Amino acid sequence: TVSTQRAVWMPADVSTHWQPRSADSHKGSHGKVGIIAGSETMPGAAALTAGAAVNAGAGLTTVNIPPSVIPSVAVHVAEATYFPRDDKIETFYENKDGIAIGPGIGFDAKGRETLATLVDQFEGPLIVDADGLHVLAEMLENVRARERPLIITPHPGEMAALIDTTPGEVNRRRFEVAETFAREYGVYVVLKGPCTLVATPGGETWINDTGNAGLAKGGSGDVLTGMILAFVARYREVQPAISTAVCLHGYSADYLLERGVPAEAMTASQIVKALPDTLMAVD
Ligand code: NPW
Ligand code: AMP
Ligand code: MG
Repeated sequence: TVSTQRAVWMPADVSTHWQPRSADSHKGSHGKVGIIAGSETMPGAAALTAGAAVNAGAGLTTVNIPPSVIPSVAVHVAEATYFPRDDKIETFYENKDGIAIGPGIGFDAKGRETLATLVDQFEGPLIVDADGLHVLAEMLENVRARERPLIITPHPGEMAALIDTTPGEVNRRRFEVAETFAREYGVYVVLKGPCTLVATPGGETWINDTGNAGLAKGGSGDVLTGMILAFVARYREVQPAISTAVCLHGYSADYLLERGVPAEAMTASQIVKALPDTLMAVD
């Protein structure tokens, strides 16, 4: 029989696991992260993911994106560097402490090849989100064979596509769906929604209780992916990094609500901009 341990990841857990920046550190000490996101029709996804990674503490952030949209994204995230999408992927991943792939990339053949290469060869933690998840559904045997950490961040619609069911069915059996997939494929499953679940390959499930319906707007998931990447790249343990990012993402939305931003008017960009205040509360 398999046992599962379920608990809420509290703000106190965030503080216990917090990794403060030491006074003598440099940018390389805080994670060199790679983000494969954005396309001609969805450049904003790249800006949100990268902006979140930078504000969540990543030391050096590089965005893999079609060259035509670099100027429009760089205007929003001046701290990041940019890597043309058509250049060799090996050059992109060789020095990275963590990579996230998927927000706003679309579904082309090049993306499929890149994802397969990373699943098979990238030795750091790999986060797959959004369009990347639809592509990952076609290479689940590679996922099973991968030995390094793989983190997936599906909303119920994306989770349904991964296991060939409906979003409604995923929501009716959230714990079972996340826990079964995590064990079966040896991955961390971040099943999003109100009360996001983080199921580990080892059989633990951590429940999040921050966040509000202000997050129910395009772009919030892209921000979460950037935050998870920033934490996973510099924390020693994977699950505390993921759960901390999920908790602070929701906390940021709660902070905005408390300070008078109505849920209707809340934006993903505001979540990114609120991260300094959010981190101040725990650091
Ligand atoms: P429906 O239609 O809502 O009933 P997709 P996506 C379902 C990028 N973005 N509970 C949904 O059902 C993303 O990064 C870019 C239940 C539908 O069936 C992706 O690359 C932005 N069901 C791309 O857009 C900002 C739920 O899932 C399906 C659900 C598409 O991402 C926006 C939709 O899933 C966006 O982030 C829930 N909670 N959530 C930009 N500014 O560049 C979703 N579904 O087709 O993967 O659509 O999530 O919008
Ligand atoms: P995505 O659908 O990929 O943009 O991701 C949406 C993000 O917003 C996830 O982190 C969800 O957990 C969060 N979210 C969406 N709706 C709600 C809600 N009603 N309450 C709390 N969090 C939400
Ligand atoms: Mg999304």
